[in-house]
Amino acid sequence: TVCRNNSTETKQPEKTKYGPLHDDDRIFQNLFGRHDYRLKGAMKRGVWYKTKEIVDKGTDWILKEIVTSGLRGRGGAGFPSGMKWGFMNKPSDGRPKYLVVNADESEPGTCKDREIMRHDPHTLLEGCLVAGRAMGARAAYIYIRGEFYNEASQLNVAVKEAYDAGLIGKNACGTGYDFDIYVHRGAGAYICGEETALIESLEGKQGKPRLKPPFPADVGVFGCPTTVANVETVAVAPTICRRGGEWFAGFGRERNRGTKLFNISGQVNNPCTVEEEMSIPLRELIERHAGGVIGGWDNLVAVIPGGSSTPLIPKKVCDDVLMDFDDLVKVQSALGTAAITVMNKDADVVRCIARLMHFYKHESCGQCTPCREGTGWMNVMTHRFVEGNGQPEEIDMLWEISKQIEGHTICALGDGAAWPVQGLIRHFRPEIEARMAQFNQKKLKA
Ligand code: L3W
Ligand code: SF4
Repeated sequence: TVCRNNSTETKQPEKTKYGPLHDDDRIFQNLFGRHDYRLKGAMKRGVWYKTKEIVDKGTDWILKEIVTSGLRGRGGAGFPSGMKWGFMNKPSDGRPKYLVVNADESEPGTCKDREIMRHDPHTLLEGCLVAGRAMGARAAYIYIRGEFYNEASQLNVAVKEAYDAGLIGKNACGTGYDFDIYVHRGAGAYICGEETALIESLEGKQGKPRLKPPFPADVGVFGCPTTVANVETVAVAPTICRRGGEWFAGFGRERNRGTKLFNISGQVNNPCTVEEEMSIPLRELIERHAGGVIGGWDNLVAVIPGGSSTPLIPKKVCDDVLMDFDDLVKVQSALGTAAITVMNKDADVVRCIARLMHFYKHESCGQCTPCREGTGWMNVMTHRFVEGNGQPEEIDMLWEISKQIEGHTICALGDGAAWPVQGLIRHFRPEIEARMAQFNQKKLKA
């Protein structure tokens, strides 16, 4: 059974109101090998059911349900959604308001939003209308990662179906509310997943992050009030409104509410994307849904718990950590995008992190010196460490470089590059030192 816990203080398993997550509790009913993504199939699953009633209830009611649900942003930051959407609820001096859906999913290991757009696009479109209504938005732009060609095509089919059925557009769902949805394809840059870079890109400029404040809620796309929200966050809104915020809040534990999509990849027997209860123990998630670690739990070495920007955690931490915002922070990592990468004894942990450093160096937009130069240095040093080429004091130097990046940049990409290195040094320093000793011994002999 799922280990449940309603307290942030203890780890005593405690049953919640709803018991194990059954199929009926899942919001994304079409993710598991079914492919009827078209409108008819979606409606059979309850998508677009009573949407008019929800939209008619208006901004305050929808916001109240979202606040009650405890929903926190599913794109990595975990900001309370009710509060964030509420920032739009102020005079805009005649400027239209916009919802921008961040579908630029590029975080290594992460493919949950792709699954939604591939198999459940109408759930997202309905979410756009409901979230858009909560913000008083005139339209939604779905900014989708350029490489997601098929998903963009499926989304466009779904958008056309929704227009043809009168669900969006003028008088959406017969509510008198006008709401358009546009799908915009990116051009393959990870940084465009950062909300202000995304906005720049949507405006036709280079995707380079802006300084905040002003936050997008004040000055967003085309200078108008904007909320940028993750695909999953938007897509769960209609179900929360239909079933009630209390229903969603019945899953997980305090400050960590609801159901959540998890990606599980790496050295597991059955890599998968699954919707489970927030706060499920990591071990249980892997063993129940991904067929366990290849070679068994004792063969585990480390896990990256929330996408590549979150520091890896070693096996002894994985044994009883819960998959939620608070428990992962306690172990010096983060829930991030909830994309789990499993490494067993066949993996080379140092090489994995070095590979990630190449990614961050390549994807840095180059605006800030600590990120531009620091990612380059971290890439070079970690690649040398893979071979053992270096002196033990260089490990401290690498740590220092990561600390010079962290918190000193315009956007979170710098932090996201620094944290994996810190995780590696924190937990695998002896491994790096052993490689150095071996390398230096060989050099002496030669
Ligand atoms: C108005 C205020 N709005 C905050 C809004 C803000 C944003 C949201 C959260 O980082 C993380 C990053 C990655 N008035 C406000 C306000 N807001 N105060 O609230 O803000 P923030 O700055 O905490 O987060 P962020 O910049 O959105 C995202 C991590 O996620 N991550 C990244 C994953 C990558 C993807 C992808 O591939 N697409 O998701 C994974 O861990 O490192 O820490 O909307 O405007 N006073
Ligand atoms: Fe660009 Fe990196 Fe600075 Fe972000 S932190 S703005 S990616 S240079």
